[in-house]
Amino acid sequence: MALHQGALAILENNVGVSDAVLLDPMTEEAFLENLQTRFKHNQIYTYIGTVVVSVNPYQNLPLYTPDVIDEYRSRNIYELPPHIYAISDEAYRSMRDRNLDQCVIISGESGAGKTEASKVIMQYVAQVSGKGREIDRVKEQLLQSNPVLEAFGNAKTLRNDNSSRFGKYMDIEFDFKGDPIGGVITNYLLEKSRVASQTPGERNFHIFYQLLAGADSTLLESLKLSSKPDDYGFLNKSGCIKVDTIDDAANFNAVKVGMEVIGFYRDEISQVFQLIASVLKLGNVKFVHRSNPDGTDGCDINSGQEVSDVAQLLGCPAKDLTSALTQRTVEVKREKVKTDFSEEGATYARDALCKAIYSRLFSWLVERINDSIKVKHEQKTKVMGVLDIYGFEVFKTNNFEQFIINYCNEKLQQIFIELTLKEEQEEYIRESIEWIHVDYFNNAVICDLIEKNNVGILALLDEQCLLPGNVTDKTFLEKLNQKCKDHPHYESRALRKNQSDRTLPHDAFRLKHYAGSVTYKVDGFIDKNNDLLYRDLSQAMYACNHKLIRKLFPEGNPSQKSLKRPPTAGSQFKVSVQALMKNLLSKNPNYIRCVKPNDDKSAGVLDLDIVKHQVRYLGLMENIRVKRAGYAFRQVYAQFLYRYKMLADETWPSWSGDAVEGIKYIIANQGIPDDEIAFGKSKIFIRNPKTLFDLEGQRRERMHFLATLIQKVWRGR
Ligand code: AD9
Ligand code: MG
Repeated sequence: MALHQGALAILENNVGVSDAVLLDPMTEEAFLENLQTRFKHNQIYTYIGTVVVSVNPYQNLPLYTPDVIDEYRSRNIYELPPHIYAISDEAYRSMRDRNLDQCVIISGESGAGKTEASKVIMQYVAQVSGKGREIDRVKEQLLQSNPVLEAFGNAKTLRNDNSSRFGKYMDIEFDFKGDPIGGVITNYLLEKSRVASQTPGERNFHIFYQLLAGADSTLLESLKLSSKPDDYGFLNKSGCIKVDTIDDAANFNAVKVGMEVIGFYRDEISQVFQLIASVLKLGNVKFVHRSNPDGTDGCDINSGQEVSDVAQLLGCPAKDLTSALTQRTVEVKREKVKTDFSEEGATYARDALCKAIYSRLFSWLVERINDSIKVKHEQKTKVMGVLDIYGFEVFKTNNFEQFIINYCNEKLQQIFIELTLKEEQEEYIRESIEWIHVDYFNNAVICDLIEKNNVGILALLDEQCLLPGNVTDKTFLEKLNQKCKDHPHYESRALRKNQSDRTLPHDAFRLKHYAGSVTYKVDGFIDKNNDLLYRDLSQAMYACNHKLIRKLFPEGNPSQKSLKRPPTAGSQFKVSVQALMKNLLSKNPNYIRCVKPNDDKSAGVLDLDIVKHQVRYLGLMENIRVKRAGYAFRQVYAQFLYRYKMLADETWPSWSGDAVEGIKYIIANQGIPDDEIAFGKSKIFIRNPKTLFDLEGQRRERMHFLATLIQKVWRGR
């Protein structure tokens, strides 16, 4: 097949050193310079062994065409310039041929290119795996889940125009031939506070703008919406509606097509948009203060039209909705009485309801997609997982959401450290291979500070949330100060050492994360962690004559007696992250380390200081040092001998002696130099991948020779 000109140029244009392990001199400066040289020539990928370092080009490069995929297909990783396709191919083949479940862990800060990388992997797998009606349907559904989930789960932030506001782990499942037959998506805590308010310059979730820009007038009318985002309180306060890089109307169509391909019923799609419209309308409901005759505060709704529109969309009497928005039921001496909300109380309840509707709708979408893409028949599958979470982020003001996001990133860094720096070095020691330790910063200490049972920040937050009485964000901060004051990664203004630090406000604490210091305002921590919704609201939702909303608020069923407190948002997140880590550790990991080249989203600009900071905190130099001093490949003796014994000589189909002796015989026979190989207690170690590729090449030739020989013998019979 003739290669597209652009693709050809990329393949031929491999400048600099494509595997940083081979850099000479091996210094941070040389590494950065190499990244820069390659970046200038549109070589955005560089290896560290089999880890891919990817620098966001902020422009469309001709790197992702079907021709390029064909080039990378079934080639050894070092034959072509570094590419995500190459490690995708490695991972895919290793899963298919050696039955090893794989995962691809994509990390990097917000805007570094993780989500794009995850799509590149999926595109690769879709093209190289088998074809057929059923397989193509599955592939199409898996691919189409992206535009749908991005519409509902991504938003423009100050860091990234298409920032993931949820974490996503997707298992693609294959049959024994390596053809995709289904998948499972797991989502992690959506940043739902965005539904009701956004930082100046940021936007709400894409779907709101998409719907208004892309729906035809009939749909808008049926949803009782105007086409102007400015008409909606949840969209018009941040000063950002239109984004140059985003075509909301076109994306709306892509979402509709996506939902249809995935298999959403028409009726379900309408219901989803009814909920989106209801959230927008609820955001416009205003409350005015009313003084009750008994001296208490109450409020009335001054925009009756909005409430009656929502009531119609959701199928409930407007007066019931009004009542749930302005009053709540409390139990006094075993008797239920209604008390009025103040104006602020009602606004708070309204926002909580909108956030609950939206985030539950999002989780339902994921579930619904899973229902469509799940493997249909009971059978054994091989798995390739792709992890794309929200990247590490620091804003001027950071809240509970950033705390959660950054905690998740700490955990991913921990996996990387565990497997590429710690475990690898420990294996050399275990195997008694001569080894000079490479030092690195282990962020386990920060993970502990956040998640340790009973004493970590999450536990202290939960403790406050569960205390009866007057707990506030301030009492939570006091508790933190008392319990974490001696921790080297914790700072707060109240602590003696920081009292004069004006950059540290009184209502905040600061964590020294692996990727930098972040100051978190405690405002809202208790509330967001509690994540409670007044029962009147969930009951009002459950009482609606609307299939979907009823499904989203099962606890509103009055016959449901159990009023058990749901787990807090923080503890749920911790549990799900721990399960994720366990899952990742059970698979063969592949890494893509994404790097952001500048803070302005500019094409072709690589700011060395910004990149240096990331190279440092990602631990890339340490990664290179361990890789360079170490061995690229290792295998248990018996397995190695079994695979390569045919390379000894013609007379040796079996070996009854010691496996190591057999291997030594093969190595000598192949003329492999001594310093290429190390013999551990249970495994053989090979320094350069090329040596292994040569062995594989020899083995293939030998197999071919033997097969021809057998054929000849048969024919001669
Ligand atoms: V966040 O943590 O979700 O906020 P990501 O996911 O790391 O972040 P994303 O993949 O969304 O970043 O990339 C940000 C933007 O950079 C994209 O919208 C593209 O405009 C741009 N980008 C990233 N990778 C590539 C690429 N390989 N080619 C071209 C790219 N543009
Ligand atoms: Mg993303």
